[in-house]
Amino acid sequence: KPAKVVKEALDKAVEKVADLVTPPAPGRPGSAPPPVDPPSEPQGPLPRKPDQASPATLSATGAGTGAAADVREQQGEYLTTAQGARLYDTDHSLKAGERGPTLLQDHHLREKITHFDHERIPERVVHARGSAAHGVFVGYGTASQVCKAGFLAEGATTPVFTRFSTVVGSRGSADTVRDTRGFATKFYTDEGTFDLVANNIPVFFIQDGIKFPDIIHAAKPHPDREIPQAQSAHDTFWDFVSLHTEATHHVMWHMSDRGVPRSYRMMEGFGVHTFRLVNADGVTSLAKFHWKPKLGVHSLLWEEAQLINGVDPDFHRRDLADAIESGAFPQFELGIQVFPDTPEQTFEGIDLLDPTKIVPEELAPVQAIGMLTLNRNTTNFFAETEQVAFHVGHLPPGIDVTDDPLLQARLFSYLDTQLSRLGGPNFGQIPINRPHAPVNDMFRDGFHQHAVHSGVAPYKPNTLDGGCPFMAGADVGAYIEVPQPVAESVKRRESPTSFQDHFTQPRLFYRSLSAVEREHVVRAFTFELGKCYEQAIKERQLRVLANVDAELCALVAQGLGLPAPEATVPVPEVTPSPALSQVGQVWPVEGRMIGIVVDADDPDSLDGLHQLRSTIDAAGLTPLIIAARGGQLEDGLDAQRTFLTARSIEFDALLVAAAPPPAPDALPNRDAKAAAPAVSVDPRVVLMVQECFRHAKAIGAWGTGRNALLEAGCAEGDPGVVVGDTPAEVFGQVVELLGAHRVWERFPATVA
Ligand code: HDD
Repeated sequence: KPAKVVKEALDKAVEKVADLVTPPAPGRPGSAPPPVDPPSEPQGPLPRKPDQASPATLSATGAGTGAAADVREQQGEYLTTAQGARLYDTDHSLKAGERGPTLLQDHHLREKITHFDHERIPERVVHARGSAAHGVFVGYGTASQVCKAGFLAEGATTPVFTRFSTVVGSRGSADTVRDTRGFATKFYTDEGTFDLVANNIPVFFIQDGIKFPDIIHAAKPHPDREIPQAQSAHDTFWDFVSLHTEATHHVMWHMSDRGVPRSYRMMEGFGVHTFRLVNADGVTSLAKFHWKPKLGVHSLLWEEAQLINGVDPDFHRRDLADAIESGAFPQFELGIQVFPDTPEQTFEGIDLLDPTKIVPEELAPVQAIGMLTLNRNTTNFFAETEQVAFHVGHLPPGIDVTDDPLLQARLFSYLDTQLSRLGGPNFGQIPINRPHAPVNDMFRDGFHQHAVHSGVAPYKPNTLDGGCPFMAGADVGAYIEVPQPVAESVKRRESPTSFQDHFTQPRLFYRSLSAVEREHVVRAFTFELGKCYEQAIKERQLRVLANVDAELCALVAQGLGLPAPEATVPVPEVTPSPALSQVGQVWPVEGRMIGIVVDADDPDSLDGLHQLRSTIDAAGLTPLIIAARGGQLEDGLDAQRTFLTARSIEFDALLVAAAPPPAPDALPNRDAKAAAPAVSVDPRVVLMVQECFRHAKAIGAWGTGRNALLEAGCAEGDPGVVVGDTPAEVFGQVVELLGAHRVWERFPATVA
């Protein structure tokens, strides 16, 4: 009998395999038509999209030999087990009979589920939410007087990988929360990998790395209920920073527009610490690294940021990938502020080892030393973005660390964290982390060892491997630490006195902003403290603000309904630094989103669009056509958004070419529909115009589009509202307004 059962099962399996490889005859009785035509012949994996080439990395074993990257991916035309055995069925587990229990011997089932069960790795303890892109860095050669690093030489081209991130939220949190942003770049240089692990804020919450767990525990969601996600607007955060006043400078930036960037493409990046540079003659200088975005530094408004978190939580991730895919490659110029390497390590009285201090650009200009262009999206988010491991200690010859106590703690933390996050000490062999410089490190074994090392003597000195590998000298590019004298002193847990001024630079920052930017800071403090439950925390933070600026403190106190306290320390005189403000300049508009409302039943609105097409392309803008319904509007013209899928926050500017009447799905319920006859323009278009107006975006209209503006309550003559006879005339003026990012005059000045 068992033999019979086995034979039957085998026959069935064979029949099934025959079914799978032979396409069912069309119209065979009883067979439902497949939803799509399956391929009739076995075929290999799909070719990569042109922008998805795998990273050009050398394998650890092939290092220095020029061996091709050993990046494993799908191979062959058949589904297999992890051991390469071909499979005939992956939809049914192996059971004792059709309705029987599943058998323990089903290796494919166990292997498939086991692998799935372990697909997730621990997310980063901070900066868990991020997205990344590949690119290239080209040196200008302008740094050569102070730094010998080869990748900064004139015309030197280095592959890079940059990951942007938020700090507090978990991996699935929203992009546009109020937070600091990470800006980490891996330069795969010929002399070893250089990681510039930067933020979009030039100072940090703490002066000593030993406090990192404290600030992060305070900022993360409350441990009892795990809320709020990715926010600083809660009691534990404000409890900590109000008690720990060295955080004040960072908090000022965090509450400013810098906390809600418009795009990763429009943020500055700062290495924060002072680094030590060494030139070819061994002469050292101190330096701070800056990234300057080509498109300027721009932010969202808080209301926009909040709306986006619901409408499109992947806003920044999408923006980065879409820009790269459309060819609007994000560019950032790398710059350095250079200071003499004096024993005091100060510049104009500013302690260069204090990571809560900046050196205003007016005192030490940022000198451009190279250009980063992000030009390729990732092929696989997990393999690259999730597994990339940065480390502030990854430095090429020419760049060294200083004694900044925050940097010193980071030098420990980044290596340590990968052991649990990436599962062992061999994370450097993961393709995205492999150096492009030859690796011969004598590190052996360990979890996930990919290399098949040869030789018998992974120790030094040896004779059995011919004394290999050899030690390098400075003449062949060895990394030699600067022989920096260490102050003779007693061991103590203390900071220098110069670290104790916590209020001058926060005031400098606040007083360097334009009135509208200061108003945003006031509102951000009022919002965040307004979300705290504990009265004592709000009062304590007001006492901190009183030491920064009386106006700021008074306005926040007013919003909270609390008395404004007096300053407890003398409020210093500061000289504002105009470089800290984001307002007042004109920037390129490439890659900006422009929404265009049309009406498929209004041929004039479509005509206008045809006329504009080449002008929009020439300006490098990304147009999104919005109509009542999706699909083709007429030959060669598709709607990318409908009134249902479009929301104002996606656009940097809005063009209204028509006043479409309410579509059938315009109103949410029966009562609203009953009132509909009073509405002549689709209310979602009206809302779009109103929101763009409220968010100080440029708006242009022509033809019947003017009626939509009227219905939204904005008129010709309002700042940033352009009405004209021809689409070209309107578009030209809107693009000009877009260069300033927002129509700043639309904000009422409620601060002095
Ligand atoms: Fe950090 C990740 C930036 C202080 C410990 N940090 C991390 C990332 C960025 C920064 C951009 C994400 C890297 C990525 O995309 O994978 N961190 C900074 C800056 C700091 C800073 C600019 C101050 C100037 N960090 C800092 C301190 C410590 C850490 C003081 C610990 C003592 N940071 C880490 C970490 C992370 C990290 C726990 C989490 C994931 C990772 O390293 O790889 O080790």
